[in-house]
Amino acid sequence: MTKRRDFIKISALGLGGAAIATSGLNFAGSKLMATPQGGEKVKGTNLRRFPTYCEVCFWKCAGWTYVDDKDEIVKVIGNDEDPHCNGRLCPRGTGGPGMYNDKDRLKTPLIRVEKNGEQTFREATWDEALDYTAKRLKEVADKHGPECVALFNHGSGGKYFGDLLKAFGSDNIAAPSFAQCRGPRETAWIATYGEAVGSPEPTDIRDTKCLVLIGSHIGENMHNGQVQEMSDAIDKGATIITVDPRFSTAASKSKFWLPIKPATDIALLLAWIHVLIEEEIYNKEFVEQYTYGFDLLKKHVKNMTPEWAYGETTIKPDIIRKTAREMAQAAPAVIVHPGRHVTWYGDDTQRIRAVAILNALLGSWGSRGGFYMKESAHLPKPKLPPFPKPKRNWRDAYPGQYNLASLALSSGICDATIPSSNRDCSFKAWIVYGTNLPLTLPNINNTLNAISHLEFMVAIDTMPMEVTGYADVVLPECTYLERYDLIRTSPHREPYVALRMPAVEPKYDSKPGWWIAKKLADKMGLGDYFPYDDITELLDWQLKHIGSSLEEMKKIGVRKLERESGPLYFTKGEEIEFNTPSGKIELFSNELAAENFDGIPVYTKHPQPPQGFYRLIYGRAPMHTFSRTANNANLTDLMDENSVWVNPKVARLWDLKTGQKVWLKNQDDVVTTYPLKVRITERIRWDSVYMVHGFGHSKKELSRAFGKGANDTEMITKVMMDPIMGGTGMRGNFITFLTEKPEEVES
Ligand SMILES: Nc1nc2c(c(=O)[nH]1)N[C@H]1C(S)=C(S)[C@@H](COP(=O)(O)OP(=O)(O)OC[C@H]3O[C@@H](n4cnc5c(=O)[nH]c(N)nc54)[C@H](O)[C@@H]3O)O[C@H]1N2
Ligand SMILES: Nc1nc2c(c(=O)[nH]1)N[C@H]1C(S)=C(S)[C@@H](COP(=O)(O)OP(=O)(O)OC[C@H]3O[C@@H](n4cnc5c(=O)[nH]c(N)nc54)[C@H](O)[C@@H]3O)O[C@H]1N2
Ligand code: SF4
Ligand SMILES: [Mo]
Repeated sequence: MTKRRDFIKISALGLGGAAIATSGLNFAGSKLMATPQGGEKVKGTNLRRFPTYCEVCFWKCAGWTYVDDKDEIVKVIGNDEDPHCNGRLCPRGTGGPGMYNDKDRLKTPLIRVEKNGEQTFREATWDEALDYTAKRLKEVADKHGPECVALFNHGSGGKYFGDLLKAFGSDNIAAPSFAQCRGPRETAWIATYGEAVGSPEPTDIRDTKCLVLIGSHIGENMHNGQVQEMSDAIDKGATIITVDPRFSTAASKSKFWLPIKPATDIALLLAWIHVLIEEEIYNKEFVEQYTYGFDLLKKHVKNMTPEWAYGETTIKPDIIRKTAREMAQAAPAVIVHPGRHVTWYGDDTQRIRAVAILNALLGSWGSRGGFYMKESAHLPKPKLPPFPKPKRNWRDAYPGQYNLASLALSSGICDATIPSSNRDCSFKAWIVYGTNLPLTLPNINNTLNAISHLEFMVAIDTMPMEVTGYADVVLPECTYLERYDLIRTSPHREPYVALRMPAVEPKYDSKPGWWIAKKLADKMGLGDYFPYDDITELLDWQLKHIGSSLEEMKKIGVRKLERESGPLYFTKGEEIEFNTPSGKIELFSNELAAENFDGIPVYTKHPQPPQGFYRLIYGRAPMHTFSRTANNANLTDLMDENSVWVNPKVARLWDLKTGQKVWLKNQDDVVTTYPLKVRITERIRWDSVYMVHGFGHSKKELSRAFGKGANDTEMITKVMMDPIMGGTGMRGNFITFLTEKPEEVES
């Protein structure tokens, strides 16, 4: 691997003389950055409250930030009117001020420089850092074309940088929330129902009679509204069926827990479909009126009996039949959850296709207690000059491949950054907004190799996370509690808008994302694409269009609008044309068949762990979000490291004790940098181990997260690529235990 850039620890040199000399322009101090005015006084207290929506995860719960008379943030609580949270934030959202108060935050723009032969960062003014960024991006564009610049983004500010990039002449805008997360689900749903699932999922959980969770670990996956609705549904007597090799929180609330052998879910799904069809307990009316390809499906699953599936999944035939009947009995008020992080084994689009088909057989799509027809608020868009048409984009790096990927592939762009004789061009510059790529993309060495070939990289982040150590320029964004962002318009049962506004001034020399993008655009001669001086002008204009205003929204935070798209559920006998080739819900997918993929999901066996190895599965902890909260003092108080879950049988074999520290080593001889504690528990199958993602940070500047727990991404060196849409299956890695510190551990 060529090592053009060293990983820099952010212990920057002071603000250089040169920096001060060139900083004639001071953006701050103008009305743009004025101290947040107003805030409603809270009766009988010294507090004022400002509306926000949470950025600790992407459920975007609306809430109120309370500030005292010293302009200190006291707490954040949920907004009662918001259907994402119903007035209650999850522990992470409540702990949000920990991000604001974190003394380890990025404080000032940084520029990579070489000093005495060593690379380091030096502090810079905004003016200088943005000038330099604009100059370097232009150099790349002059040399290779603007299409060689890519944006990786996750979070609210991604839109500003997306517009900036499009204005620049590139549409390579990727988010790991597609190729490392929901991509296969969206592709499968589009192939089946002609539309994506989207976020929040339109699952009518509160009224369901039966909720089937296949790997979805709602409860640990703390997506707020879903967790609340699941708990309500349980109170109302709904049956929960959980399929998970681990006894998850959801499993503990379930009537049926199916501890499936990992990687065999498609066999179970096909057997369920078999039972529904053979026992004729599927929703005949729905299937007849709305679906396409039933006869082909029937033929396909003829031999996929529960007895056959038992051999693959280890789930007893009797349980497979019982659970299928339970779903049929509840239908159409049943949800086979489409999942969210679904990039598991490389055949993920097909697995979720099987889930989509199962839902269609049960008639849950468009039914109360199944899936509702979501609606989102529509805000007018400002008139912008047309974006230049890029000469090429990331798809040209993969001719004939991944045609059904509806969004750009983060991992695809990463791979296509590494020069290859198969390609006539590779990516040369990255803009990274709010995503910690070395912990997020599988195969860290591949990611670092790609970065080493870049001519320029700028990272916009709030924290000195791993990704910032590889950037040429680091731009500190202020946290969500200190800034405006675009109006939240996520869909729900009714359309809603929600406002995020600053409750306090940005700490240190940090700035909001919209401001950073706009100023960068100005310096690149693209200012026309940001037709406002202050984002509040845009927000007010948009809100006035829907009969509200910024002033009103500052008082209420959230506003419900009228539905315009008709009823929440299909009406009886309603004629519907779905956006698929046949106009029907496709049990057999014409779209997949046209691309030479199986029109109906096929089960294929995946490798199982060799002797002495265990499958590494990973997931969430209720009090953390990926790696982004690992340094949040409010949340590290609740959990500050991860552990590895080991079945007692395996623990005996290896003579492991609870609390003992071990290193993990994977099939490619890669060892975790840090050890983690063993947790011996019956809650995990003997052939697998489990750990929470987001720990094992290697940056000393993260004073609470550094070296705490281990990083699952280090173990994910093998990727099982989804040939349909390029998702990176990450659960085909096997680990073994090292009980002593290995001699050579890379740090
Ligand atoms: N090994 C492994 N890999 C995974 C997963 C896994 O479970 N295991 N999960 C996958 C999934 S489902 C997803 S969605 C992705 C998520 O991947 P990412 O979105 O990359 O998630 P984080 O690791 O939380 O990184 C978020 C980054 O945003 C920064 N940040 C936080 N708030 C702000 C802000 O307001 N502004 C800016 N500019 N930056 C901010 C944080 O400091 C951090 O550097 O990861 C995927 N990759
Ligand atoms: N607290 C918290 N909540 C979050 C997040 C967070 O970071 N923190 N992140 C959010 C995001 S972006 C996402 S995408 C979601 C992810 O949340 P989900 O979509 O719910 O999670 P997955 O990672 O797919 O699933 C993890 C579960 O799958 C099980 N599993 C592993 N292998 C298999 C298998 O082969 N078959 C089956 N049936 N199960 C298996 C694991 O044991 C674990 O319980 O969570 C969201 N919610
Ligand atoms: S679920 Fe929790 S972390 Fe996510 S947006 Fe809501 S309160 Fe914030
Ligand atoms: Mo995700």
